[in-house]
Amino acid sequence: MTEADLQTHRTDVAAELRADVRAGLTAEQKWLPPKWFYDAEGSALFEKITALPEYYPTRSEREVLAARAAEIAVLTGARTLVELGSGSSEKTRLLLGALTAHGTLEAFVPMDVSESALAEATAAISADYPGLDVRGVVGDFTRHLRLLPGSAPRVVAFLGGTIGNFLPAERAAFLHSVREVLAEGEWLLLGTDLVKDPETLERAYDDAAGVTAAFNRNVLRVINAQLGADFDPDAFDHVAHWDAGQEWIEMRLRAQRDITVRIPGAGLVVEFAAGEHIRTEVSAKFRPDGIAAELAAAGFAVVRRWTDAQRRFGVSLARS
Ligand code: AVJ
Repeated sequence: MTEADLQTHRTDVAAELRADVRAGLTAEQKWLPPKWFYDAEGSALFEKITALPEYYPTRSEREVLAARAAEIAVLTGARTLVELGSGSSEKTRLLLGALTAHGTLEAFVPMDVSESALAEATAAISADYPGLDVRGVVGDFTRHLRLLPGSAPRVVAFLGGTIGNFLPAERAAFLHSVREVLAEGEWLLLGTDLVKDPETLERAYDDAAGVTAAFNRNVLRVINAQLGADFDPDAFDHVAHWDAGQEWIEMRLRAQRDITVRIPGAGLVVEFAAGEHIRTEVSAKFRPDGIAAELAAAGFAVVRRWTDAQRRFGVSLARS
């Protein structure tokens, strides 16, 4: 797999980041979109998070996929597996293995904003599945969905609970847009983290080793590198807050003192008062009936839903 095999929809990374930084850091409540965590360093930190003792979602979802991959292959008979936000595509191998064994799979289309993570994953999967047509797409799946290749029936896998990183209105729009690119009878395989006790949730987003804190601060390093900003990441505390009303974990970066940051690439000077925070991510947690209702509202029928033995994480298979 060479770089040329990656289809890229990212036109101007710096321009997109500039627009997001301008919108987010001039708002009354400062915020940044979570997709900017994932440069090479951020993607590597996220991979480390998935192995942390406190971060259960990856293991719980893997347990479900390991138990159900063969059933998913039989139910869907997929010829194409599309994976949105694929990252390292590690859990996807469970699906690829089952779909290959079932004999229907022709193509794998991983899509991710991180070119480095995607290049690694496509190379490794091409090597391990010699007959498979692997077509990586570098892009933002909230904007480039129309362009997904592959013959029907396709399964669009959106795993890891990444759907929780959307705000509710974005989530509804996203599910509708997935439904729109699929023909009737094609599939969505959706991984959703589930509501549980706040201690377990907050620990998962504030680990003892400080990996999640480094991941959170990495967004400031990305802005420094791309827009010539002078953020001191160490002047911001990592905060993971469970919002019981919204049922989401909110990650924040909280200024330890009054701070002035220059961001020349965005034409901004941003002032932080001591204790003021940037919201860097929401990670919504779901209830099984809520997921089914949201999928139904977008035009999907839930055909199966599974959880791990501890009921921490849900996987839904929905038909368009
Ligand atoms: C991208 C959805 C898998 O929200 O749990 C991990 C990202 N943020 N730790 C999540 C994340 C902090 C993650 N997902």
